[in-house]
Amino acid sequence: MDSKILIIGSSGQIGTELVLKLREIYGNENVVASDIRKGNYEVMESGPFEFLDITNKNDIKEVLEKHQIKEVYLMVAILSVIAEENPQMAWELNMNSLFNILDLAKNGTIEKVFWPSSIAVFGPDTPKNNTPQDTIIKPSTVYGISKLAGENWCAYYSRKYGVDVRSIRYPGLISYKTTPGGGTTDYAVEIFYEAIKRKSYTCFLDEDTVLPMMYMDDAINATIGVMQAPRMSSYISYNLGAFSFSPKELANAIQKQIPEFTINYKPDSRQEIAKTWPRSVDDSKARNDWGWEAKTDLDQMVITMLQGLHYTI
Ligand code: AKB
Repeated sequence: MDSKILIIGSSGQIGTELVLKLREIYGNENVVASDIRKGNYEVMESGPFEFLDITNKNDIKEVLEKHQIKEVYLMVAILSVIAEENPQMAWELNMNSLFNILDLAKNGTIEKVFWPSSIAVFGPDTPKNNTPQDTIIKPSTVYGISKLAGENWCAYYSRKYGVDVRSIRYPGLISYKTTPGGGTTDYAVEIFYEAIKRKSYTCFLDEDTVLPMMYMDDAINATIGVMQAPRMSSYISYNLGAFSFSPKELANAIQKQIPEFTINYKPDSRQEIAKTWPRSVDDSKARNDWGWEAKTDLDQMVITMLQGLHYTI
């Protein structure tokens, strides 16, 4: 491989698994992990790692030059719950990180960029079921506002400067290697830890709040899939679906494996965020454009999570 890949935010929930998968495909030495903090042992040990502060453009430039990076996956973001608590910090980090990378790509330093969007771009006025790719997009959260602005900036840099940037609107992501932090969909990971440790869980969302979700392996395949696809004529941030469930439906699926598991509900401010998001999304554009297809269903995901966590906690 003559061009190398940089993952910024490699210690996070998606970054960790993305690094490992990309190293499997492209070779350990061709995939550079970077973050402001140390990550998972496997990530740190299996290939190059750089401490990197995404807000420092000169440091990013140095890492790009040192490793002759041509592709960047920018996996840094302050998620929905933390963003509501710190709007300015979230806006600055979510936007400045993107600007730094888009500017370096505009100057030709980087050839291809992945930037993650989210179902949070949708808002209370958006159709909730099978939410179309193009629809009413008026987010009501700080995080959603930053993701929508980010999509618009990616489109602008693509149109005006020819930057090759690719995006997915991730649903809630479920994984066991690294925990998520500060998201509204985090309950769907926390519940597994509590199911194993205490056989009970108190959920911060209402029992019937349905949200689109996805197992991490599918999210990683989609992320790499959209980067490997031929370039589209214009920038698109793709809707991506796998399965949707409510806390009650997830608890029922866990009870099939752990019959004594119980759940109760104490909705807090996170419920206000969740109720503005879609219940399911129409991902036919991703299916048609680059062959997206989810492989893991709800029951398989539950079994894999329980097995995976059984060995780690
Ligand atoms: C969050 O809950 O904030 C994230 C997301 C849906 O982007 N997981």
